Amino acid sequence: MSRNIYFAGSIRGGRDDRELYHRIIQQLKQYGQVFTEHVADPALEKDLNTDDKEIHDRDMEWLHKSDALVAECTQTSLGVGYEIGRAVALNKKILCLYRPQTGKRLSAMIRGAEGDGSPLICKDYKEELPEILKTFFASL
Ligand code: 6IA
Repeated sequence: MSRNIYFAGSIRGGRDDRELYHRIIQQLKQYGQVFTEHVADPALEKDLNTDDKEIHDRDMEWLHKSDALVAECTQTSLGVGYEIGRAVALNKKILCLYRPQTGKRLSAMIRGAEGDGSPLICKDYKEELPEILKTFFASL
C-alpha cells in the first residue's frame, strides 16, 4: 500500500541539518510518497520573497492528505513544532526524531505529548534510523 508521508524539518529555524533531511527523505521514499522534498532543497537557503500564506495553506493541505508525519526535531523550528501540533489535532501518526546532544533537550511540549493513546512517538537516534523507520511504518 502506498502511503503519503509529510516530512518536516527546519527551514527558517536554521539549515544546519539540510543534508541529513535529504538522507532521511531518500529513506522515507521506500515507505511511500513524500510530499515535502523541498525541505532538503539547497535553494531554500536563500529564502526568496515568498508568499507565506500560500506556503502555509499548501503545507496544511498536504498534511491533511498525509498518513504520517515524520519530523526531524533536532534543529529547533517554530514551523516544525506547529506542524506537529496540527498533526496531533488531526490524529495523524507522528514520528519525532531527535539526536541527543549535550546542553540541549527536546521541547517538553514534544517529548511530553507522547503516551496515553497519543498518535505521537519520539525516538532519540544516532545511527539507527533505518531500523526506527522500519518499525514505525510497520506499526501503521
Ligand atoms: O519555521 P520553519 O521555517 O523552520 O518551518 C519549517 C517547516 O515549515 C517545514 O517542515 C516545512 O514543511 C514548512 N515550511 C516553512 N517554510 C516553507 C517553505 N518556504 N516552503 C515549504 N514549506 C515550508 C520556502 C518557499 C519556497 C517557495 C522558496
